Amino acid sequence: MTIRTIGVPMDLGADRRGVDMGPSAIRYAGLSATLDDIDRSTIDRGDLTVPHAEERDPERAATNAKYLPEVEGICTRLADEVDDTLADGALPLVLGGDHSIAIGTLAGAARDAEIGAVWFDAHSDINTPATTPSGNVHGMPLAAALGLGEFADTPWANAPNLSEENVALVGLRSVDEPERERIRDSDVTAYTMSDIDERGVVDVTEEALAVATDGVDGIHVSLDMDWLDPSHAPGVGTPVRGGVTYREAHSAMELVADHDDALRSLEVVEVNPILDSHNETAELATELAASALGKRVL
Ligand code: Z70
Ligand code: MN
Ligand code: MN
Ligand code: MN
Repeated sequence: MTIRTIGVPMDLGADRRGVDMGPSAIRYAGLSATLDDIDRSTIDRGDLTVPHAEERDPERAATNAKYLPEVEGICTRLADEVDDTLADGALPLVLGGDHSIAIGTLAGAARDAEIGAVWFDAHSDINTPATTPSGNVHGMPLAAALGLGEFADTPWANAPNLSEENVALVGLRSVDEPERERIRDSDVTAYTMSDIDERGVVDVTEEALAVATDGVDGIHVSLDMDWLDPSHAPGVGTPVRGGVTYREAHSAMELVADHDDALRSLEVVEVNPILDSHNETAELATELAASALGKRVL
């Protein structure tokens, strides 16, 4: 199946600047050659145009959902791109950018199909404007997609055919108290790093994939690079110690590839080249995308 790459140089959803350079760094790391290598024909759609924070009214940053109107504009365009890509029979590979772009990816992926989602992340990204400690929208995309809290009133942000029962979070180690309650009160399935330590990444990822694929047309896989331990992925906005290793991450992505009949869309976010060391996080993002899309040694 053809893979269509869509870059979203978005950094309005996060405090640390630099994730807007993520799509360039991932391409520079050799994404298209790597994908050609696995017999996946790729088309690069280029980047969506995203306003720079410097050009925006700082007042927009002084709210409990910073730059939400800008996020709406970008995510609405991204949702259309993702929907068009799927309608053309291709697989969208969305390159971030901060994780707020998942609002658009999920809205597009769920427009004409029932989907599930697997969320590989240190964070649970299920805050709302009422519960956020930071005002950063990259801490809210799951709540937005599921229409939780105030997001019940923002239809542009909702993924119409995604239900909580088909959402699995994997690798959590930084969850705010209101997020903890929201996860408990919802039908979302969440696996922490303790689960991975106790059961192993293969067992946990298999179960997460079973949750996401149950009774749906396909799944979206969202990979936040801060899912990995900062020793392997230093170039992220919010490093959190205690993440998965290089090998565990590849292993999980290979399990995703084993479900290629279900995989409809893939997203890699939060690569921050300013904080990276010799582009290694972007290279790893490229490798992990290739693993998820079927790259094997033999
Ligand atoms: C915190 C918040 C966050 C990164 C998501 C952190 C959110 N829960 N950070 N992804 N890198 O501000 O909502
Ligand atoms: Mn920028
Ligand atoms: Mn995230
Ligand atoms: Mn994260």
